[in-house]
Amino acid sequence: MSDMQVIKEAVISGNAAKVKENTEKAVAGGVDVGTILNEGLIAGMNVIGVRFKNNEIYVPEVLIAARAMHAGMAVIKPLIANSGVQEKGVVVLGTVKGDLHDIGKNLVGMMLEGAGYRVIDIGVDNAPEKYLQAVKDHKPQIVGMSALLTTTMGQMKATIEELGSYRRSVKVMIGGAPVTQKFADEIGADAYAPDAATAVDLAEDLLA
Ligand code: B1M
Repeated sequence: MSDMQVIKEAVISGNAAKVKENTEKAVAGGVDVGTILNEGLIAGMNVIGVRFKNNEIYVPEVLIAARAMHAGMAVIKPLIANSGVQEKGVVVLGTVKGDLHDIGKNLVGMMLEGAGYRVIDIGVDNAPEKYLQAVKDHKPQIVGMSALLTTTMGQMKATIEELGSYRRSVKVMIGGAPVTQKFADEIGADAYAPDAATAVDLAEDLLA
């Protein structure tokens, strides 16, 4: 079994210690961080997603897998958070109200940090007023919203409305599994990213 396959299987089985150990081993062996993320950690989580969807596993197994994935992310985070790079901008990033999913948001945050942005992570379950307060407090160039539930996507529109006149100085980027470019256009977001790598590219475009 390849190193990435070992990490992927360890995420699926929820073995945090094994994910950590093998992620460290891969890093020491010079494996690219993007490869570890995409072919190991995210690949494992994708399998969990399909099984969860098919009711083959339930919430506890998903949480255990997510914890295992985080163990790997903790290893690679310092490597992609390139602190030596001059700050490109400030991003306020959070998951919208009613939504507790944060794995994708955290990945986006890590990738943005790695690309030189200062990320103010406001966590999950953020009401529109919380985004507004974070904009007032941190004066970001970009507000990033993540939603994983069709029932919480509407909070993105509510948040854009809440930002009011601050919209003149702040760009809004959205993402998450149920979100689409069409939806982004409908609610007046400036950008939609289907994945963390695209989020970084779009951040550059938004600030260009
Ligand atoms: Co939830 N869940 N979940 N869940 N969960 C989904 C999303 C679901 C699709 C599973 C399913 O039924 N097929 C489904 C949503 C259905 C829908 O609305 N269409 C669902 C449901 C229904 C629920 C509950 C309601 C279940 C219940 O209790 N009955 C409940 C809701 C809780 C709540 O939020 N209020 C719930 C709970 C949970 C757990 C707590 C168990 C756990 C979350 C743990 C955590 O995040 N800390 C969980 C998980 C893990 C999932 C799945 C299995 C995996 C999500 C994930 O982490 N994917 C998910 C099924 C699936 O997606 N296949 C599912 C990996 C992650 C890397 O991908 O988040 O898409 P993703 O992020 C990507 C891109 O989308 C993008 O970049 C990321 C990296 O490439 N991206 C952005 C994300 N945010 C972005 C922001 C950007 C740009 C890009 O700009 C700012």
